[in-house]
Amino acid sequence: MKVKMILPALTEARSPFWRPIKYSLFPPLGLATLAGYLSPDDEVEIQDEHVETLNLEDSPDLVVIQVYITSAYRAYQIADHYRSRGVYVCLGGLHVTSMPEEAMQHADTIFIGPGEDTWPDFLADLRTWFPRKVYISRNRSLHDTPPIRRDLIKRHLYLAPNSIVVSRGCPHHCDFCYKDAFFQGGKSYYTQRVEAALAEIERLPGKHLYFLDDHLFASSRFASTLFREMRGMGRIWQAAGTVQSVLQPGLLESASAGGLRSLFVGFETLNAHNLRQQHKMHNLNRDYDMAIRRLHDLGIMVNASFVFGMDEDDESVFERTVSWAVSRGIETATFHILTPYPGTALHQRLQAEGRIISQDWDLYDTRHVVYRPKKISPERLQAGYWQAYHQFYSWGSILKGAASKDSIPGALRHLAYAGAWKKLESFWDAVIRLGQVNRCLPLLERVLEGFERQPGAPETALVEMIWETPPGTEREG
Ligand code: B12
Repeated sequence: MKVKMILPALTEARSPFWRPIKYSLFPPLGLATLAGYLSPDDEVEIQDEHVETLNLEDSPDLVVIQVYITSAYRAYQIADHYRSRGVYVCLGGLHVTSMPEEAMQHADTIFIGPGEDTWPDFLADLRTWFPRKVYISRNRSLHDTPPIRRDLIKRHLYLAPNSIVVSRGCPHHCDFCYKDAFFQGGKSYYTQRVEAALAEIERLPGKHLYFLDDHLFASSRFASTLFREMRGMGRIWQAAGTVQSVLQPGLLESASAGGLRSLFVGFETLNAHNLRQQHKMHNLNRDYDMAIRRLHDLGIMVNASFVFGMDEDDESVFERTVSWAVSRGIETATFHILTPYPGTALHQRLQAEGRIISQDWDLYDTRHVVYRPKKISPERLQAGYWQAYHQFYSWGSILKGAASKDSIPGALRHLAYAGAWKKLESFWDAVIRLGQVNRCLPLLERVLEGFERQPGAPETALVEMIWETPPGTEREG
């Protein structure tokens, strides 16, 4: 069977004029995971439209498309195109799970929820020619799953090709998160076996890893064993966790010793009423300052997530949040406009209150206002969001944040990381178009490692180090 797997991109990521680095970060692990269930006789290809132009003139036997909300229209367009050519089309992923009736109009079969149980069932049915219209995931497990087909990933097109995910979901239930909608009808948090996670890490070349897990620290038993075993593996890695887990004695220390160098942390809001309303209870009464201090003291950089537009937010929220983040020496921040993804508790509430003002999925990218906020106008929320980004990533703020570090190498690392992320956009655009983005991985690794001189290490010029590394052949770990 000839199988084509496609991750369609949202419009912005397809622009021939501008390629933001954030769309060339990670390969599509979801599709590579599903490819693991195909037979060795099948001919498989994965195309990721974020990093390559799709070839739509072929005629595979089966097309598999992963649908996110922001790429839903593009996904439907591609699906319609292949169906008009008589190709069997499967749609799955987050948006299909939230909007099955909509997706069904563009597919032969749709999949609700994660694919590890339904996808092999479908393949067996397809081979006997009786596939169903809808498959619903109920039995969730990551035990004894086939290895991810990393051989299908075009590694040279990504800055961080070693993305990895060793768990699914999260034990918490925040109103705005996609999670409860996606994992409905079964377990909503589960992990691989630690040995399997370690084996997957061993298979990855080079040094750098990026864990895409929603909350890598969620099970302290799993996480502490994993981190302990990672000690001595020579890896440096990035991940996501909660304020609560950062404050937990011992766990962060163990992660740092295992190679953690930057953590995405969901602070979301500085307002306790907002936290309570969104049911982000695990952030309530937590000492955010202490969390940041703990991270920094262990040499872990902070990527802080903030959401604007919750019901208690007024005009002052942008300035207050940014000033707080800069004064705490937070290296990078990701701001979001509150977005009611269909299927979430937030969507239900705003819908019931008649506050949703747009159903254009292209705008559901956390950068547009699609609902009526309570204490602020939609226009002001939109403007405040951009104001926050500009203010946080102004040179003044970056320098101020760097100056809060207590050593020169620490300040340099802050400058290099924040600067490279948001001040080198033309550079990223150029290297992406030249197909050379993976050559910059040593630069990322160097910044994550910090600028303290390793005893006995030679003084290598940074630029020399990057450009001498041939594409796709990062140092072996
Ligand atoms: C990595 C990532 C990215 C990467 C790359 C995406 C990629 N290459 O897959 C980048 C940085 C580009 C990115 C960008 C954005 N992202 Co993003 N991203 C993620 C992240 C952290 C991990 C995705 C992942 O690899 N998961 C692990 C794999 C194994 O799971 P999976 O992809 O879901 O695949 C499984 C199932 O979905 C299912 N499945 C999927 N497709 C199909 C198809 C079939 C046929 C079947 C059977 C099953 C199936 O089976 C797979 C195996 O179980 C998720 C959060 C998360 N934990 O999922 C957010 C997430 C997907 N992103 C999100 C958002 C909002 C965005 C942005 C809009 C952010 C922005 N403001 O720019 C953009 C736009 C994305 C787009 N193209 O439309 C939201 C999506 C919400 C939604 N309802 O769609 C998420 C859930 C984050 C969140 N908490 O809100 N993202």
